[in-house]
Formats: sequence, C-alpha cells, structure tokens
Amino acid sequence: MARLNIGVSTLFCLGEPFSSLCQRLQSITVQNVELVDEGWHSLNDERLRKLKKIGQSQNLIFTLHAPFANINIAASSREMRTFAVRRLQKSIVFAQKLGCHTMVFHPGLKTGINSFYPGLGWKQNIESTRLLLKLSEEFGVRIAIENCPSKYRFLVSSVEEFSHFFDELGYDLGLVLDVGHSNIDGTTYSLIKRFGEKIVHVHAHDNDGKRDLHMGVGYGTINWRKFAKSIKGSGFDGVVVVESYRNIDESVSKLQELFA
Ligand SMILES: [Mn+2]
Repeated sequence: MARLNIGVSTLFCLGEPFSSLCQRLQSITVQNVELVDEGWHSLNDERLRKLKKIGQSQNLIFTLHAPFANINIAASSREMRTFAVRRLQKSIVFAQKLGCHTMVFHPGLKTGINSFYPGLGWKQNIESTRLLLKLSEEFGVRIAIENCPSKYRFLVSSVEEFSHFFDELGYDLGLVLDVGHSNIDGTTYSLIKRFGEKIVHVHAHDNDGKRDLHMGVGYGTINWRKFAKSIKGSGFDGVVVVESYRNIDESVSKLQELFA
C-alpha cells in the first residue's frame, strides 16, 4: 500500500497575524499545507504573492479551506446565499492562483425558518453546490465537501443524507472525511464503507466524542490505528491533514508512523 502524505492545516495559528503565518510556513516540516481563507488569514492579491513565494521556496503543496464563519450556501435569503457563493467563488480563484489542487467547503446550514418550507433548504444547498461545481470546472480547481457534526445544524451530515445529496446532485463531487467530526457523529466507518472511493482528502484531529475540540492526534477517543487501517483499505490516496489546534508536530509524527 502506498505511503500517504501527511499535511498540516494552518487553522492552529488562525489567532495569529498573517505575518506570523508566513514565518511559520518558512520553517514548516511538512510539504502539504492547507491554508484557511478566513479571519486574519483571509486572502487578497498581495497575500497571494507572499504565499506563492514562500510556497515555491519551501516546495510546498497547498490546499485551501474556504471560509466558513457566517457562510451558509443554503441561507434562506437569496442575497445571503448569493453572497456565500460569491465569497466561495473568490476562494476558488485564490486557490487557482496559488496552484491548490483542492478547495474544501462546508455544506449549507439549516435556518430558523426552514421548517415552514419543507425541503427548500435542502434544494438551495444542492443548487449552490451545483453553482460551485460549475465554477470549480471553470477555474480548474477541484472542490470537495466536508462532513461536519450534525448537531451544528448542517443540512448534510449523516451517511443517508450524504447518499441522497450525492445522488440528487448528479455531479461528481469529492468528500473530505473529517475524522474528528465523524467521531462525534459515530459515522467514521460507515462513511468510509459507503463513500470510500469518493473520499479525496482527510482532516485529522481528536475529541472526546461529544465536542468539536480539534485536539491533537491521540488526545481524544479516536482509535487512530483502526482508522488508518480502514482508510488505507478503502484505497484512499489523498492527503491526511492535521487540523488540530495544538500538538501539531506530535500529531504529524504519530500519523506518519501510522500511515507509513
Ligand atoms: Mn475539518
């Protein structure tokens, strides 16, 4: 079995200024880096130039996480929905300019008025995703949707929901398996079993099985040995990105050992 690439998400330093992110990238020990187009690290053309330069000198391979705070591609208001898709479009363009092979995004969320219009939020989530897929084709950047904990009101979380979603979508869209999130929902192995060939990217962080704590690998309840065996067995050949808030280097070493 091929040795999988372990990467690091820059989410761990999102609380630090952009200049600090650049410094960290200059001494990062992995080749695969997931940038987060959010908060103090939100991208613009000047930042793209800096990141591109660092990426080239350090020989980094970038992926991009689309913004997720205040973003709902299934928002009830058309204006808000349009804004969300346009903002993600901006990220797709940034991803293209940075040479990212994948951009990760979150499914739409249920809103306070969804119950009055059964099925409408679901439909809007599908429509926005189709728009994003068109843009992804236009700009030549692969996009992939992430499983997020069901208790945070995501429209698509469970295995059944993802199954309906992919069927109805009618396009080929990759899945980002976030093993921290699936640990909370108890869906890790059912997601791998059902969508093994659709999983193009993995987010790795740990938790207590209840809260989305983004702890380092081995600090929570996830059986990493079992997970590594299962995901390798599914034929997955993408990048496993450490997305914890702390213990980054330690998590990378543990995963490198497990996936070697
Ligand atoms: Mn994630």
